[in-house]
Amino acid sequence: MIKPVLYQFPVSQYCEKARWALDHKHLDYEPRNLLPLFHMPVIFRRTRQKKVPVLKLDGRYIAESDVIIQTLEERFPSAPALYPDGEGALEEALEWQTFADREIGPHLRRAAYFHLIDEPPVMFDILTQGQGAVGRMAFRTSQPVVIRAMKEAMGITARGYERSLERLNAALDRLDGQLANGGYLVGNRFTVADLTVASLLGPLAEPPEAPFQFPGERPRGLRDFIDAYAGRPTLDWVRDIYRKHR
Ligand SMILES: N[C@@H](CCC(=O)N[C@@H](CS)C(=O)NCC(=O)O)C(=O)O
Repeated sequence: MIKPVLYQFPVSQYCEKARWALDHKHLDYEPRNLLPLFHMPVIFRRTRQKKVPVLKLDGRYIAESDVIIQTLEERFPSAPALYPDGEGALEEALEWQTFADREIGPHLRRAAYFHLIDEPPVMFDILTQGQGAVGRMAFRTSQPVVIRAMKEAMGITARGYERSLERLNAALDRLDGQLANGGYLVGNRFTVADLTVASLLGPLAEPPEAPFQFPGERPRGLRDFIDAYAGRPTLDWVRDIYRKHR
């Protein structure tokens, strides 16, 4: 088999979701690290959409983290499986995946960037992780344009921040109830449901096993934001899931 290629932003939670699925299946793959905005022609030419992660597998380009996992499940079903056995359990696991993809990923991302986007040196260090000298230089010269585009694309405003906090808090309330006794979200083994929730909440739980680690100290605003969630049982669960399965 030709080595799969993962087009990614190292910092992205959805890319972490895809990376974790590949690692869980013990697949050897080549990460291709892209810079925001610069990624667009590369990704659009291959997939007719503009988001990462994108996986090149068997000569095909696959976009959307849930489709990447579904494809890996079909191609490597027992390597080990991320889908639970049984139709009902699978439906439940996929529902958790959709819930986290919609209610956690974009909202935690927007809330975190709200505290980071106006910190140019920190943004530089985060977004250029995994880049060589050429990528870093290209990013340095175009950083103001990239930051403006990111603000616009994610709707990073005070109002957007408040809306995302509401959605994130509601999602955590639901998960705190579900995970009060620990364990797994569906059945009695690790599935796509756990992988999705844990990877998308990674930036809030700060597990040491996560491949992307924040470079240096977090700015005060972000630190306070994260610390305000310290008592959430779901975040202890995320750290536990990372410890056991990442
Ligand atoms: N639904 C997508 C979401 C992926 C996503 O939001 N990717 C972001 C990075 S975290 C992205 O590529 N943003 C760049 C853009 O939209 O141009 C998935 O599950 O893969």
